[in-house]
Amino acid sequence: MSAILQDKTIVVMGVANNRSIAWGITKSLHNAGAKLIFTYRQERSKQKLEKLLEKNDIEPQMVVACDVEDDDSIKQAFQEIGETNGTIHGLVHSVAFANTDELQGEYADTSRDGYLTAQNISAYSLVAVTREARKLMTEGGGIVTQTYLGAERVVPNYNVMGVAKAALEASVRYLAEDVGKDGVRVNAVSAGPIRTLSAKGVSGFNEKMSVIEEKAPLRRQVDQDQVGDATMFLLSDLARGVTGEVLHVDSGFHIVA
Ligand code: NDP
Ligand code: N5H
Repeated sequence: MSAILQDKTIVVMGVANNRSIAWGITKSLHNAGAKLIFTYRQERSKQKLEKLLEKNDIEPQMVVACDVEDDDSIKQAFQEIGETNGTIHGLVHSVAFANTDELQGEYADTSRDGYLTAQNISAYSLVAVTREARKLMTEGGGIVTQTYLGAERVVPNYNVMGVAKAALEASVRYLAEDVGKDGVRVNAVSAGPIRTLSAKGVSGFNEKMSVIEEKAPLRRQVDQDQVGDATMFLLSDLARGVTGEVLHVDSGFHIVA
């Protein structure tokens, strides 16, 4: 039997280091036989990524800069990807940002600028990259983004990011309708708390982690590899009937009152 993602080319956005959810996804996609293209924002992330790829014997098809705040950067990245690789079959969007001072206190105090930044990088970016990526998805394929329970419920401190993730999840549904006619599926994974660079230093993170072990049906932490395998499934033909969906990879925490 051939590997699940044999002959599939997938773009991965959002590896900052070995703790990144996108790195867990990279390992799952590589093990499933996919050819991988990476985008990064900061030079530092590129360097970390290249070291990781080398250490893990993963040969990338391409590593290209893409700042999702900038339409020209997105256009240029996907144009280069198209010119070098032709057709792609998948896209992983694992990118988000909000100013630290908006991730504490009351949501009511969110500034206009802080609100727009969170929406811009964390939600609108999926719309912008889907528009460019679909041009290269001539054989159909899958797009998967990363979200969190704070989109559905009020989670202390998540604040402006919860509202951005709500927009992201609604975008998954609207985009799924638009690109479905071209055989492209759009889904999200809603992960439980995982200690990553983004999560570092944000208030309330440690408490959120410990509650999973106490209250979630599986009574254990979520890790990058679990999210990686679920994302791999959603990108693969095994999920060919699934689109517009938010799949929780959270030890079942979201079902508990
Ligand atoms: P990381 O810090 O590892 O990854 C965040 C990534 O976002 C970095 O690679 C960063 O790139 C990228 N990024 C930020 N701004 C931009 C931009 N303007 N253009 C391009 N890339 C940008 O954290 P995670 O792996 O935790 O986060 C990945 C996703 O998972 C996010 O959407 C997050 O909300 C989501 N998530 C995380 C959970 C957790 O508990 N960790 C739980 C549920 C969802 P660079 O460093 O190069 O700027
Ligand atoms: C309820 C919680 C804990 C409180 C809220 C955390 C929200 C985190 C999301 C954003 C993405 C974090 C963020 O933007 C941090 C930046 O302000 C500062 N960090 C950086 O700039 C680093 C260097 C770069 C790499 O980070 C980014 N993003 O570019 C939620 C947690 C239980 C779960 C969680 C952590 C969710 C999530 O969405 O990440």
